[in-house]
Amino acid sequence: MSARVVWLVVLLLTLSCIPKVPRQRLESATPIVVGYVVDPTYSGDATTAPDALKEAVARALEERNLGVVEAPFEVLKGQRITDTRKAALKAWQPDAPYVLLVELRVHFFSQLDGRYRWEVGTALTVSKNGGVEARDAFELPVILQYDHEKQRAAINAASSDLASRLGGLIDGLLVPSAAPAAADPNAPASFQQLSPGQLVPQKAKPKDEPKPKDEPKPSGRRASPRSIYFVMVDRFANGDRANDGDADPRDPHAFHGGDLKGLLSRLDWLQELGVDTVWLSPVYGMRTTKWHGYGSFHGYWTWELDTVEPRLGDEATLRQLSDELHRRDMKLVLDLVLNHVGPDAPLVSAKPDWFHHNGGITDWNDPVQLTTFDAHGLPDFATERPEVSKFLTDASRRWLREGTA
Ligand SMILES: [Ca+2]
Repeated sequence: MSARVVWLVVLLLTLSCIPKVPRQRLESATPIVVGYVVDPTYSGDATTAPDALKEAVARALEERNLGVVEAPFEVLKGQRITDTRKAALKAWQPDAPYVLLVELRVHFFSQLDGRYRWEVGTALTVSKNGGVEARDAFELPVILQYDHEKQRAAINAASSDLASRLGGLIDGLLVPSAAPAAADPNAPASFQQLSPGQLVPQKAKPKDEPKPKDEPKPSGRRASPRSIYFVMVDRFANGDRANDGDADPRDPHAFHGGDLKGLLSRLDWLQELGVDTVWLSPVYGMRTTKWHGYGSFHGYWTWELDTVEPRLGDEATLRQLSDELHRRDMKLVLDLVLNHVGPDAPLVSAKPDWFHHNGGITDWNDPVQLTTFDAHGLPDFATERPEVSKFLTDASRRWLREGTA
């Protein structure tokens, strides 16, 4: 399933959970205290939101006859979690009839066709008279045209959609059916009150949906994994002393001798543990010596993508592991490293054009650096080149075709 399809599914599921209520409007103008916090994505301090977002929020609230009383950022400064932020707003204006907290965190998602996709993570918390509360948290994807546009530009681009979601949330809080005494059983959708101060969305049930007597049983494809166990192969179990080489369990940066044969011997234990899927650290041809004192045992410093690292075993053992897992109705996930190769990988000298050679990432907020510079000094594949893309795709297909994944 492509990332785009996954996103659409998530979006549809999210939208399906939003109660649809008509727009509400209070009879008289009512103040609402609003606090904004933009949390840093990687480092730095929290800030307030850009004006474009504040204006969009104000318009959505004014449509409902709510007048914004914005809390100065100093009120929220230093508060790092939602509960203390809510408390700070309440302490600032104890008698406010409505309080809204807007929390944002923006991160870069991907670069595609010369444009930049960001995601604006949003959490909206609105409370009424210090008690009844409604909350909505979601990600808003936005596409930016230029590489100099960053977090605040992403928030500006998301302002309209965010205000629209806020309007729906406020309507759910204001709608008369939200109050138990005035509950309307014919309302298209509503909130169900579980306890004072806590409201959760309740999905409307389709009226005419037929209920089959016999539920069709899924066939063919197995269910999604329930529990995934990540195995750092070198550190899990040593089943073959002959491939240990210079393994030294006393040295945290050295190989410790674990291998595929050792993992094979522990499958009963994993199955009894309830594990459904086993995810292996990379098992391919890799750097096997330290790099500036740091160990390579983890396997993410790959040198080749079509061989199994002899320290960990061989392809026949990998196939045996795959067969044994499938026999138990368990799944195997192979971790193929496609962003980079290990330091000094022979492939960099053999195919210099296949790598970006832009130096290391210095600004983790820069989407261009994130996609075309070296992560922690690891040579970065120029995946936009067709021959590189084909090489990586062929490597992926090879393991699928061989039936090991
Ligand atoms: Ca071993």
